[in-house]
Amino acid sequence: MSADKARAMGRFITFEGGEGSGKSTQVKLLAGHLRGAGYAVLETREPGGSPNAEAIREYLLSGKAEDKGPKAEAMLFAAARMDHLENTIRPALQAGTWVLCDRFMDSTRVYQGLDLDAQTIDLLEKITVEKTRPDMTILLDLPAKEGLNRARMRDPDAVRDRFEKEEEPVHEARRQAFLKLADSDPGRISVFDASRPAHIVETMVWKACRRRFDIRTPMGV
Ligand code: Z5A
Repeated sequence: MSADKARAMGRFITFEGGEGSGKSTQVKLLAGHLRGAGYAVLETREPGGSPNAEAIREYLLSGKAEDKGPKAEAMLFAAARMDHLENTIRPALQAGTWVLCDRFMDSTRVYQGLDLDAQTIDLLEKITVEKTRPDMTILLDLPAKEGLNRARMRDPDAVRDRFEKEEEPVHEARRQAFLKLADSDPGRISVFDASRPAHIVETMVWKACRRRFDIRTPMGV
């Protein structure tokens, strides 16, 4: 595909991983590389990314939905995702913008999937995501203990949200669930060692992205 033609089509790249694994950091860094290569880029996140979905995010992370059970929480994440896709992601992709999203459907599989059966998760994913599946998913893999330390060092006085306050073994089980997902879908999900310094992870992610989408840059930088 010619570079001009590639620029006319938006691509959808999602970032997944545990808390503090560096997703927000790497979204920004990859966005900078892509913009430098001439692409229009939208940085977004889940839950959130549209006004209605941001309202649902506040409700979910406050923990107010927790006592309604995992199925209700999963449905709220799905409702937020549906709005985000409809009002932010799909319009951007249709306009030729590359969308970089901090967490997406794999987070539901991992966070809600540990408490729900696979059929429920499959059904919710089918209803919300439809055909707008990520072209590439970057999984930042880090031992849970290290991610939690990084998140705490970033903001030592912050009140822990609904998911952050859970114990380290729960976060480690999620890490293993992400790795299992990557094993089951290696064509879409690429795993990166997020314990390396941020600039090394940045270089690895940009290299993988250039290769995946055949992005040519002067001198390969
Ligand atoms: N959730 C769910 O249950 N179901 C769903 O379907 C979805 C989400 C979509 C949203 O949390 C919560 O919602 C999430 C899952 C649940 N809960 N948890 N846990 P969020 O959006 O508020 O936060 P997060 O997604 O967990 O990410 P985070 O804590 O903000 O971390 P991060 O974005 O991965 O990392 P960061 O902010 O880029 O980096 C953290 C710190 O480490 C920071 O000080 C950096 O400067 C530093 N850093 C970054 N990279 C490095 C490297 N390589 N070395 C050293 N230090 C680094």
